[in-house]
Amino acid sequence: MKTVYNPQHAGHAATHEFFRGRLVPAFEIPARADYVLKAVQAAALGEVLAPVDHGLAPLERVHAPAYLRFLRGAHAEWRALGGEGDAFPAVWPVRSLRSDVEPQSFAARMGLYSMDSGTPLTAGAWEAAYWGAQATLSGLEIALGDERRAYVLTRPPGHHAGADFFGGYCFINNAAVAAQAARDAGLQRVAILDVDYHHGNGTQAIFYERADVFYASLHGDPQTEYPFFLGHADERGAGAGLGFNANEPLAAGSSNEAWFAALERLLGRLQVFAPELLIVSLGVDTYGGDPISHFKLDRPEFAALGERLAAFGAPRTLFLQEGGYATEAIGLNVVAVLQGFER
Ligand code: Q9C
Ligand code: ZN
Repeated sequence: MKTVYNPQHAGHAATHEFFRGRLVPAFEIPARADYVLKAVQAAALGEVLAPVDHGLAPLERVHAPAYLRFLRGAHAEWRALGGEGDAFPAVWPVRSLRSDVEPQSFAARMGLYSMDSGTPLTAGAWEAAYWGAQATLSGLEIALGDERRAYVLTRPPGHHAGADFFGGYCFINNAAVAAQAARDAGLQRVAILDVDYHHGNGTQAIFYERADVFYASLHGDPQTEYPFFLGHADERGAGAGLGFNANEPLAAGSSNEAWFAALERLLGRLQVFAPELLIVSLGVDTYGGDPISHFKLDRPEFAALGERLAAFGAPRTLFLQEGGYATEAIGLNVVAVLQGFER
């Protein structure tokens, strides 16, 4: 399998993030991708390619242009106001406050365009996320060609980013960009299977009222796990999209048996949908050793996941890197999935 690697990821290098009122060492760090790249090369998984620039238009198909403009200039605005280091939001337009008027204040716009204070907006965040989306589009082209599959190695991840907000370490929703680009290339049915520990609230929301992109996710129950405010089992889609969204929330600490049973239920749904392209939001924070998550998968289970996805038999499959914070293990866990798929 070919890998498209985003070298611009390294410019997005937060040192700290907010957690329980203090700054703690950041979890979503450049070393994550470095370890995965090393593991991909050590396993001789296949060629590693650089992203090709497809421009801003495919990003604007899923994200609000005003949000993208804000994101591109946000860190420079922060610095011009005397902000030091990474930028963080501090105020949000919750219920009863207006979010339909873009304020002039930078602090207010940081809140308008974000969902949490745990996502450092670094000096390199825009470039890293922009080139991550370009790597995603480059991987999509490979998967839509004779190769029929590809892996995109990038960070920051994408699945928490909504049409007009960042959060959960995510800025540009790569899975959504890929799904929309596949539709624009003429595919009729695209499925996104999200196996990251966290529910992909951004991806779900972007396609919630659409029948052409099926979003399916198994994740830690939002009653106790991030992103808390989306990802329940009763979210089945709305309007034309009713029946094209499926969530399998599992209690923190759930067994591997429970995890694979939930995977089977989702794959059963996706089999009926019969996607022409399967996009896998591949977070490996389901690993037993992950520092911020609470499932128990290990190497054999990751390999079994890859084998099961191969058996699913989608005509084309695109793997996109999402979460996974046990830094040194991420590479081996990702490669286990991809090698399982190739077996
Ligand atoms: N101190 C992804 O896996 N909060 N995002 C964690 C830990 C946010 C995870 C707090 C977790 C977001 C893509
Ligand atoms: Zn995650």
